[in-house]
Amino acid sequence: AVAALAARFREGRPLVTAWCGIPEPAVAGLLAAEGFDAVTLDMQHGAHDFDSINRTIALVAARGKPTLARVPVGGFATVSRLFDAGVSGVIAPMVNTVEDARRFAALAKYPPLGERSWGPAPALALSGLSPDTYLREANGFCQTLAMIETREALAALDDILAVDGIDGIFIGPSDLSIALSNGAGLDPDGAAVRDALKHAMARTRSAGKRIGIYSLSGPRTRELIGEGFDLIALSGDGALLRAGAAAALREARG
Ligand code: 3PY
Ligand code: MG
Repeated sequence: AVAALAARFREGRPLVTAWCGIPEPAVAGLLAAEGFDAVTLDMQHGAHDFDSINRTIALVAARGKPTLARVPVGGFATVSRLFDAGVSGVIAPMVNTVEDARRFAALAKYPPLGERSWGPAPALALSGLSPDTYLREANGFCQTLAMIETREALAALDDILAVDGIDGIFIGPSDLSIALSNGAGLDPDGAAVRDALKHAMARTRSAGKRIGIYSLSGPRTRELIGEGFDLIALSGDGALLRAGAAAALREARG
């Protein structure tokens, strides 16, 4: 499962990932049992921490699916620990400068690309790879996605995409809408964000890298699949739970 994200990216099919903030492995395990292609665990706005992620990866892997994690802002030091634990991809929020991107890549990739420190015992156990094979192949399959969600990041986009060791970007449409409106409002599907998405898609394609995005709904996810995004996070565990409960109660009570 540790190499599954990169392998699925190579197939070129759009991937839809579940998004979990509830730090309970069973929640991610249940979503992995549905049709999601991957499960992402959120340490930025969700309540996941290293311990809960560590205990979740095997449950998702049991379904043959990759786990991704989003670290907190500036949480680059956690990146190699997460890869050691067996996640396939790390999403870093608020990567606003080329220096942020270089730091992220440096901690995610082994030399000569970066300076990741050795010690992936859980990932070796999970993958069955020998240490030599893991060392040779990890830079390829440990995927790094830099979040683009500010004006500063949009301005630095080409430079961020050009960093060796950054495999792609991931758009945060809510923060981007706040930034583009100078704080006037939240409009993740609005015209300003849509224009920025077209630009980001074109720049990412010309760099030959991956582009992901967060989506709040099924219909919006369908549109984003049509626009060619490689990875779309659909809703979140809490929102899905509440929507399911509301629908069941509506049916029960009429
Ligand atoms: C955003 O929309 O800003 C995000 O970070 C999505 O999770
Ligand atoms: Mg954000």
